[in-house]
Amino acid sequence: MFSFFKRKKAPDASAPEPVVPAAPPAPAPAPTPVRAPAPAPIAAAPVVAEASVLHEGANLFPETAERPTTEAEKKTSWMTRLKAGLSKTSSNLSLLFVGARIDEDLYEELEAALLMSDAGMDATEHLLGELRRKVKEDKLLDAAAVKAALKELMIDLLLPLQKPLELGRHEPLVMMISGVNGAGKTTTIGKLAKHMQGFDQSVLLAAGDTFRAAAREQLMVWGQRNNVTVISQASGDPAAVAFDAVQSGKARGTDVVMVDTAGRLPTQLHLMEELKKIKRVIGKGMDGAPHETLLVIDGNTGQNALAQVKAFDDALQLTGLVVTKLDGTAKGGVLAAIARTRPIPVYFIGVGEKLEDLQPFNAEEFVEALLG
Ligand SMILES: Nc1nc2c(ncn2[C@@H]2O[C@H](COP(=O)(O)OP(=O)(O)O)[C@@H](O)[C@H]2O)c(=O)[nH]1
Ligand SMILES: [Mg+2]
Repeated sequence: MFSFFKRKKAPDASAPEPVVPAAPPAPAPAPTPVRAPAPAPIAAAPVVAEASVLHEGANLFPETAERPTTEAEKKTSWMTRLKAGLSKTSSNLSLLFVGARIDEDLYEELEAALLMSDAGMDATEHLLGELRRKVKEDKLLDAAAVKAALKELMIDLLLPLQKPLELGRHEPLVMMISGVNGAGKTTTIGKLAKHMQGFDQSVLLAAGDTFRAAAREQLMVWGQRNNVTVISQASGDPAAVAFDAVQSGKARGTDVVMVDTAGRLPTQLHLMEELKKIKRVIGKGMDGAPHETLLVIDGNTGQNALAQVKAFDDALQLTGLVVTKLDGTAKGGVLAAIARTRPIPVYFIGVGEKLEDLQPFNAEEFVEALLG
């Protein structure tokens, strides 16, 4: 079974856990968002871009015709893509064990390979320390057994990061999405929205990256094509857009509200202060919101991703991470570094630009791809 989200209130207790729909339900009968009468106008009423017809075809994430159809095929194809994405690190690590003797040289080479994978000093030392202990304790003599031991240690290290995103806890469930420019925020929001629709969730988006017209347009166009309502404001305050989206979500009985944010601001403004303000104002729109404050990080940025996690977490008290672009030159070890320094749940990882390239993080799968 390939669960995408955890759902709190199952509509039918005996129903099987929801799974990602196999092929895109041909002409996606996307759940029509509830169209309540326009919400009470608030100051500087924003433009509400609402698609009146169901659009199919062109969307932000080109979907291949040869999409897998069964859950098993889906899983295999995801593992293939994940393995391909992490192949650089996995071949470095795996080669070390081929016909290797268990000696100091092996530990030194392992140290170098882990550092190369972006695991960072702390996680590398932790893993090697534990591995030495285990090799001694279990009297491991051959390379395959040591590799298996390393795999287990990595799974132990990464397991605390694995946590499903739970839907249905609040109505609406409000999620604020942060991250530096280009990390993949908007794309991730689009992918999540589509996946959520597959779980019968109505979704409303707030185009909070108000500083770049192109960023706003990107979300609006995408929303129109996918029958997802986007709250946007031609000019103005991202906090006001976020506030309005929350109000609107409440009025419409929307299941999920996702707030996109800017990753960089005109130089005179301080990004973290602005983000804190957005978060605060969302809380004014709904008690306890945002229920999820996510940071999207680009898996290619290595140790810099760790610095971003720290900075955004200090400012916003993150509840979850999404690590994108674990394809290309990404090395994957950064998750080990995150696990050691800021063990914030990694809800999803991305290995490409297509819809199915974003999946929940699973420690065992990840380590399998890394050390297979
Ligand atoms: N290769 C790859 N590209 C991605 C992934 N996620 C997002 N992108 C691309 O990264 C670029 C920046 O994404 P965008 O969502 O606009 O970033 P934002 O500035 O944080 O909103 C776009 O070209 C996306 O298609 C991924 O997992 N893999
Ligand atoms: Mg964006």
